[in-house]
This record gives sequence, C-alpha cells and structure tokens, in this order.
Amino acid sequence: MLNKTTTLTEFLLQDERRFKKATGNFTLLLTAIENAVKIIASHVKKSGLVDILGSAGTTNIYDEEVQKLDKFSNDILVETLTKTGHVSAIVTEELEKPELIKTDYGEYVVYIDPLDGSSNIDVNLNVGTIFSIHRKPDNIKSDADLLLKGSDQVAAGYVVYGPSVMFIYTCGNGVNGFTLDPSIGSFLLSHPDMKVPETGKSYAINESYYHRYPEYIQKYLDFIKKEDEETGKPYTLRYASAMIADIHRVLIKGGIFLYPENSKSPNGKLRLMYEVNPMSYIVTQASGSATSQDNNPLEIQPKSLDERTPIVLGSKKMVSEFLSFLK
Ligand code: AHM
Ligand code: MG
Repeated sequence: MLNKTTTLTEFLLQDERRFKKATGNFTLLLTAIENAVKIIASHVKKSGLVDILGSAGTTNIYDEEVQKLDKFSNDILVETLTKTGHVSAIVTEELEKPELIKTDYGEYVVYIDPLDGSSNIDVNLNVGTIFSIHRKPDNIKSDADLLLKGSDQVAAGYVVYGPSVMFIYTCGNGVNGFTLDPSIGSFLLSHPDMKVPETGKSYAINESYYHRYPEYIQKYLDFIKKEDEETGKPYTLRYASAMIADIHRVLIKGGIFLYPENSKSPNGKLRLMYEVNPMSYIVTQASGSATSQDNNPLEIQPKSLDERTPIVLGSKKMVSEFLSFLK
C-alpha cells in the first residue's frame, strides 16, 4: 500500500512488483542516484559558507580541496553510478561540455545534468539535478551509439534543492514526487500521481531576448500580456533562470515554460539529452504537453551528445494556444 510514509526505496520495490518490468538492478541504480543527490543536497545547503570554508580551487580551513559545486555534483553522481556495476555509459553536461565515462559492464546508459541552474548558487536560489535512463544499446562502439531518442527512455527524474529537497520521478507509469524528510534522511511519497493542471496562470521565458525571437514568438508574447478576464490574461511572468524550478512550478501549479530559438541561438540553449528529453518525458507523463517548434521532442534523433533544441513545455491548453501562433 502506498501512503505518505512510503519511502522512495519502498516505492521502487513496489514498482518492481507492480509493473514487473523493473529489476533489482534498476532499483539499485535509482538508489545510487538517491544516495548521490542526498550528498549533493547537503553540500548545496553549505554553499553559502564557501567564503568561510574556502572558495573553489583553494583549500578550506580543514585543509581540504574545495571543488566547485557543479564539478562536485558531477563527480559524486558518476562515482556512485559506476560503483553499481549496472551502468555502461554515463554522459553528463558538466560545465558546458559533455563528459563521457564508459565501462565494460552494465545494462543501462544514464544522461545527467548534475547541477541545473548553477548560476543560481551564487545568489542562494534553486538548483537541481536532472537524469534520464536508457537501456544500453546492443553494442557501444563509439559515442554515436549513445545518440538515443527521448522516446527510448526507461525512466527520468529531477531533484530540486529548494526550501525542501524533492525527487520527482517517472518510469512511464505516471509521475510521483518525494520530499526529503531531513530528520530521518529519507525521501517520502509526498506528491503521488502528479498531474500538470490543464491550464495555468504563469509563463516562464527570458523576455530580455524579445527582439531576438522570431515574429511568431513576439506575437505570442504580446497576446498573453493582453487583458482578457475569460482566459485569465495577462499571464504572470515567473522566471527562475533554472529550468528545474520553472518546470517544477508548472508541474504543481500549471503554466508554460519556453526556451525557444532566437537570432543568437538558433536552437535555443537547452540540451536535448540532459534537459529537454527528461523534462519532456516527465511533463507528458503528468498529462502536460511538450513541443520543439512543431515536433515531438521525444522523437528527435540526436546528432550529437550536446545538441540543443528549442522547447516549450507545460499545461496542455497553454501549449496548444502557443502552437496556434506557430501555424
Ligand atoms: P545550466 O545547465 O548551465 O545551468 O544552463 C541551463 C539553464 C536553465 O536551467 C535555464 O532555463 C536557462 O539556463 C536560463 O538561461 P538564460 O540565462 O539564457 O535565460
Ligand atoms: Mg542545465
């Protein structure tokens, strides 16, 4: 039985039995991610103390080497996942360039954005970890064999390091949210079967690029700011500069998140394999919509590991309203 005292581990074990497609090895892999993010969460909490304890590249008062938090998060995830023995390749978006770690064993391939929104660290705001899990392709001979489509994901999730730490997860049977209870050190099932509300009141986009956006985006932005009581316009702008926080808001309250193409970045900024695929999988599993221009992002065949793609995600009605401007 699932209730609010169900831990993430219990949930995963029950999932294994309910859907019979997960195995003990898969549960072990998820548990490794859970352990790594708990360690990252405790470091994120201490990040404001960096001036006291030492800044990146120096040693702290205990004479320990201090690492940048994004590098630290990357290393802990890679180390923990490698130790499981069930991961053949880990591809991460650490510090703008993908890092590829291959092993000779394992059944899974994992793509990770270790610390999304890392520029928020300096100002003590939300950051998070995003992951996407695929079954290992038959034969990994080169990096090209790791260019897997989002629709092949077997699971995806993200962790928000906010006022509380939340672990949001899907393996294709809906989306469930867990909150870390610091007093017992466990993630508890706080948000079972999450659903993106059909519509919402807020939009998230970097509006400072208004003049760089194509005309249809400009028209859309003008439209959603016009007074219209019936449809709740103007929508309210909420932009966290961390995709993870913006999408978490959408998942809970409804709304729309956009990182479209612009004249300086024709494919937008967000990476297909570490950000767009997992977030699109989660949002669509929670009954929301995702579109990359007019394409299903999960069906895009990646051409490189660090490919970027325009993305719009959110409440079904709001995404279809956006799409009417594309036509
Ligand atoms: P990061 O992975 O290096 O942190 O970059 C991705 C972040 C997203 O979380 C966020 O949506 C976007 O960058 C914000 O970019 P901009 O400053 O162009 O609005
Ligand atoms: Mg990111």
